[in-house]
Amino acid sequence: MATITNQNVSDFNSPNFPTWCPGCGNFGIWAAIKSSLVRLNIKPHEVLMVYDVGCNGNMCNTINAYGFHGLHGRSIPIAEGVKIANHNIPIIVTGGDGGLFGEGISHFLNACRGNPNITVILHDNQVYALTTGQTAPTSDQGYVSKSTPLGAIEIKLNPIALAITQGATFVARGFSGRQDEVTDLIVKGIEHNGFSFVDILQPCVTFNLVHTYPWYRERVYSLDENIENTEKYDRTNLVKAYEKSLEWGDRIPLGIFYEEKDKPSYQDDLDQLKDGALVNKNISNIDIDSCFDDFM
Ligand SMILES: Cc1ncc(C[n+]2csc(CCOP(=O)(O)OP(=O)(O)O)c2C)c(N)n1
Ligand code: SF4
Ligand SMILES: [Mg+2]
Repeated sequence: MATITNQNVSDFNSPNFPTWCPGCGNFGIWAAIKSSLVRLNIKPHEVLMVYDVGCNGNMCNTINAYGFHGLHGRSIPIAEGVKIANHNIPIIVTGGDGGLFGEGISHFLNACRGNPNITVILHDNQVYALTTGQTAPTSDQGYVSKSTPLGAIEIKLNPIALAITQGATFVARGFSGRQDEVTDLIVKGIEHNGFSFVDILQPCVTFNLVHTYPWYRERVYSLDENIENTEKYDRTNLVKAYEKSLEWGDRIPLGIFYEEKDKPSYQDDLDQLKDGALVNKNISNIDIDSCFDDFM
């Protein structure tokens, strides 16, 4: 049953409308993020969105909430820093596959290990879209683009397998053509105490002419559908989750691959936060001048 809230999606609209290409998969993600905040009854001033750079990051001008537009690939450490300063507000990162897995791969890995209580949403279009479709770490091997005219030599990076094996405690995948499901996943990701990662398959209708809406629609299915009438999918089983993460091709699973509920988050283990958020502390009587002595 839908939660009753006193706000609606339009509260998160800014005066700007996105400039994405008509039909871009980012529209579905944009709508799902706003719907998930409404479902959780989070108000625009009660959340921080940290945006990476790229077509995905242009969303920063179109959501009415606190926002920080970071450098390409650096959105995760910004979010982790803010979460330490004020661990009482939800922090949501949105980034592209180029930013999070090219420039920012080390930040992603270390966030998986550290379990900070933030939510990372991946706009997974398998290209560097804003810079006109160059090969990204998630592009198919053999992918032909301006940067790999003879085809990409490397194998593609698997975001779900990577997150699961590096310790992420909530790992899910959605498809931006199934907006209600994406909303559900983002809601659950925000509710999760720890590092939550939601990989969203996002058609780039201009540069990725392989992974189109029809291509995905023919292949995607929900892990919870149990169409093969086998055992119910157990999202607490790490080994099974890893096995499922390798399924890609004729059939592509969607839903929550892995969830570990009881592991303390980075913020839970940080002694300095035990007696309240750092931003609420009175620092007027703390002398920090000595910190600068070496530089004077
Ligand atoms: C450190 C750095 N490297 C490269 C760029 C140039 N650049 C801007 S957007 C972009 C592509 C973004 O691709 P992705 O992160 O996948 O986002 P998308 O546009 O696909 O949403 C690149 C290479 C940059 N701004 N900063
Ligand atoms: S280039 Fe691709 S990702 Fe960027 S706005 Fe257009 S369709 Fe969307
Ligand atoms: Mg991309």
